[in-house]
Amino acid sequence: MLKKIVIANRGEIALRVLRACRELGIKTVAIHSDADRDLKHVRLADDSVCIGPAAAAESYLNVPAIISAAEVCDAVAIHPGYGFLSENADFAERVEQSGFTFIGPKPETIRLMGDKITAIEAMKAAGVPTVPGSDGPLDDDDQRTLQLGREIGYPVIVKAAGGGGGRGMRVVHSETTLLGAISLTKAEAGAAFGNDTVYMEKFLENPRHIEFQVLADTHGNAIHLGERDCSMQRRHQKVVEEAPAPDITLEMRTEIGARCAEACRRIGYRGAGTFEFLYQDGEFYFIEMNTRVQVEHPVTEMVTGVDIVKEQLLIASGEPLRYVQQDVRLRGHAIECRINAEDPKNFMPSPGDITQLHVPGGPGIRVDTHIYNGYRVPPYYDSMIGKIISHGETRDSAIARMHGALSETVIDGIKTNIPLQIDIMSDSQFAAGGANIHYLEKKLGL
Ligand code: MV4
Repeated sequence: MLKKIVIANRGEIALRVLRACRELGIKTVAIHSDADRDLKHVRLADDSVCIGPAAAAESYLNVPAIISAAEVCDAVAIHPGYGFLSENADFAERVEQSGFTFIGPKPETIRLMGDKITAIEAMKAAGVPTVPGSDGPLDDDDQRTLQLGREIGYPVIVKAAGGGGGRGMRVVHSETTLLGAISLTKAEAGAAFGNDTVYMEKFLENPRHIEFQVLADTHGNAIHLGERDCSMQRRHQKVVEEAPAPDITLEMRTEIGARCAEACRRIGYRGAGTFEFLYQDGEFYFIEMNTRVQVEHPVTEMVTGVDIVKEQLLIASGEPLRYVQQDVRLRGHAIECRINAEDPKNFMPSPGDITQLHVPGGPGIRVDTHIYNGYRVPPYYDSMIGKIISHGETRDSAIARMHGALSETVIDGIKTNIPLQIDIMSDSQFAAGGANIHYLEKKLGL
């Protein structure tokens, strides 16, 4: 077992990782910025090191400072959480070259998945269904590109190989605007990602966002933990997630899940991962893979009983998976509401002092948060301050429990999106299940 690890993150996920470490008897090192001295996990960690000023570029993204902290504190591994350096292949490589274990996939796997073109190519070769498209980069043969557009059929979407998560893409509705759109997307991608390679896919107009959770060990074993529906989003920020996805049959789950697990074995995947799909008219289309633990991992934990962060730590320790696919059974339904320190009307961030806090509880309620009475939400980072997760035997009971939990929550001193979340839990279309990725933005009048 790993003896001591650095938690290279902040907020709720840093606390989540610390809790998993405590359960496994792993000592922890909290690295934090000047602005984060009072974070809950910093108080609870065995060691803590201030690695730089508030600005993330000088602290949570400061690779030499993080590796030095690991050296000084005699840690053997680094958990990156999500965001920050979690999907940075160069960071993972430097961690391993410095003699530490990176708690995640091999650097070359992160690199393969970071390039959306090579990711799609690898998944298609492994039998995962993909979106009809260029199956590779667009070249400067304009006639060939226009022919490709006709074959795919309009509308198409031009995406940057270095993009992902909604960055670097453009929808094209007809042939007349295709070449111009490609030039613009290439220019933007070159500036933003240092890579102007673009590819083209059929644009799916009304898909849902459904993703499969996988776990793979270093002994060639891989399983899936079913899927989550993350369609409730605004400007590529997920707002509500749930597991299982409404109306996905056991047959579809078994089929797509098995293909994801098989793809993990083929590429030598290691750790926790997520296969992102668009789902439309009964078909799944792979778009991207995330090589980190995700914000929404708790809904999968609630319905499977598997502690995903603990499994990450066990896999990084070289342990074989403790589950085979047959052991994974889904029970009930789970919903996660992200709680953000923001104005529920205009979505502006709302940092400041939490003057009064009452967290919800009761059957089927889990709260993953680092905030406490008197905590000051700093203005420098993401506005997410925690997550409420509800679990029930049915989707309706999970919604009812979430509604109750949101209603009894008190967070004074700052604005939060709890009123928006109550509104979503009361929405008849949400109650019906299966709303697509455009539903929330339309509801909000965007
Ligand atoms: C698409 C698409 C429709 N068709 N690809 C946006 C984020 C990135 N992960 C991929 N995205 C999309 N790719 C094809 N071929 C629509 C989106 C998309 C989206 C996807 C998931 C969740 C929210 C979204 C919001 C807008 C567009």
